Amino acid sequence: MGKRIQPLSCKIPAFDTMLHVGGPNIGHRDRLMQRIEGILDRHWLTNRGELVQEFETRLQDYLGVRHCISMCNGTVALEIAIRALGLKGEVIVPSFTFIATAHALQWQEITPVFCDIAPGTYNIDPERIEELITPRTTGIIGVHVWGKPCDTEPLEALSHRHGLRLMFDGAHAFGCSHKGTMIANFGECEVFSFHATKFFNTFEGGAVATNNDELAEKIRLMQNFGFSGMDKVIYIGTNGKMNEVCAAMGLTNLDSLDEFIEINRRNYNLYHKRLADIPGIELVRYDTSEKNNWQHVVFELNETNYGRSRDELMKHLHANGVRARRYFYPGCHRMEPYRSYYPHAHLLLPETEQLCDRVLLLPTGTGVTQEDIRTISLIIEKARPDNW
Ligand code: T4K
Repeated sequence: MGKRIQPLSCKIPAFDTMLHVGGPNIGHRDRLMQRIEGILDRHWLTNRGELVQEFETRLQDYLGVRHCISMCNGTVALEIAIRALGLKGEVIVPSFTFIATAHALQWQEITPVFCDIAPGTYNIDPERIEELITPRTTGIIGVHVWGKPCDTEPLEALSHRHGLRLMFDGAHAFGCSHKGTMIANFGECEVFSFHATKFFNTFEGGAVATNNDELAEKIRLMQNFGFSGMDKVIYIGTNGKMNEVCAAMGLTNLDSLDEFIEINRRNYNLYHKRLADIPGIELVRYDTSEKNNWQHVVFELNETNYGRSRDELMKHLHANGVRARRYFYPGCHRMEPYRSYYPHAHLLLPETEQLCDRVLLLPTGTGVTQEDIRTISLIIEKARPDNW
């Protein structure tokens, strides 16, 4: 990746071209170009074209799910799934997620009620949900943060007990499994993002996966303005369709999926080895008995032990060409409009508040070499006050 230059503030190599969290994985160019040529030859660019249909079939096979409906992006996929499930009033979600999870509700004038995360899991705490249920509550949205699956069983039990709908935002969890079953099969439906920054991308894109035939049919119609046939509309719908070029990218990247996972796994293992002995740096671990996409190399920083704050380290990494990110800082409840609507939300979110100030994500993916990881790890090690 780029030639090495002297760093700004310590005597180790750094990067002159930025290494990004979210740098895209791109499969075989020739295959992509061939598929795009085919689209142009066929004169069929969108609206459930040949490649979109092939893409959905391959997704269903890979995920072991009855329906996987491709979408133009993950946010619209969330909005459509929320609407198709008939959510209204209040819906319980974690605040520790990307803002799209909360906005997909608020966009439809549904109130996101922020729930704290369970210590050590990074995911919504099933034990804190009951206290948030009111007569207006209609559902729960769990988020599989960084591809780590939610504790689905208690969430399912809770939703049955209280007559609530349950769905998951699996934007980070494509290619991950929980108790041997692929993410796609939990709750009433699960939503993926195939944005450029995700482990598996279609430029922009997303999908809703479900095993419920009726729900799938409704989602399909809502995705296409509510049309049930020519000149016949039976729901309020929108335009959530994936186009053929995005499906071409999806099919091409599916061809290389195993390779992407292998590179990510190798990258993760090297980070793990290199960061293990640095005081105050704790890499987030994954269950190796499950399938993982290894896309999220995240650590928690303990300021006392490391000697510098997370934000000091982040600025230092940025200055040295490593675009580390604080997903999800500062938490949805501290962003507008939620911050103004619920100024006291933080009182119920102590774990979220703490975690938002401690985590940092590091670059991985096919654009990151083993040497890059050694250098990044060295920058982190040398940034400790003892080493300056
Ligand atoms: N739910 C969850 C839990 C999510 O994380 C997301 C999206 C969604 C729902 C919604 O799905 P989509 O509607 O997006 O399909 C980025 C992504 O835009 C967003 O998709 C993602 N989550 C979120 C976690 O990250 P930003 O605002 O941080 O993006 P940005 O432009 O700062 O890019 C991130 C990094 O990626 C940069 O350092 C540069 C690098 N990058 C980006 C692009 C677009 C590249 O190297 N190449 C690229 O093409 O939100």
